Amino acid sequence: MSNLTFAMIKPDAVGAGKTGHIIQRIIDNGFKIRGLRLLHMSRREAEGFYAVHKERGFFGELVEFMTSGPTVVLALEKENAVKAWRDLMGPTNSKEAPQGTIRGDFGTDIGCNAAHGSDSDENAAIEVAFFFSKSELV
Ligand code: FUP
Repeated sequence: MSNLTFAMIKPDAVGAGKTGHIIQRIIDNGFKIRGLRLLHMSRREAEGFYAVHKERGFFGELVEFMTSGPTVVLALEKENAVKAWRDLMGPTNSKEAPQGTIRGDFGTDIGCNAAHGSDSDENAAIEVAFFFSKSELV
């Protein structure tokens, strides 16, 4: 079990002015922020980041959405970080996510769902390295 996960505040939530609220929840829930950056993803970056979904019907929409505005990327540390962050985000579909979860409170549906989190320790390492160089992690 690793202590690091990768998190993203997606363009819907950044555009709605929720970045600060979400970062406060991250801190209040005991995560330590090891990396933090605001960026506007290029099409190539979005296609690379979500390459595992490239054969899925929603891939085009997903890339459109992820490149529609700025996102905030974070490297988060906590014991059992992958599960802890996914629990705090809630389920993928914001329509099914309970109140009190980030996707429930700040997202709209299965596409515009406010946040991303790695689904395994292996992917967390890959995703952190996708957006952060070693020198950008404290
Ligand atoms: P998650 O691990 O919860 O982010 O969910 P997935 O890896 O299954 O999906 C990644 C992203 O693809 C979701 F955040 C939103 C998008 N998606 C859709 O737009 N439609 C779908 O039916 C499934 C996923």
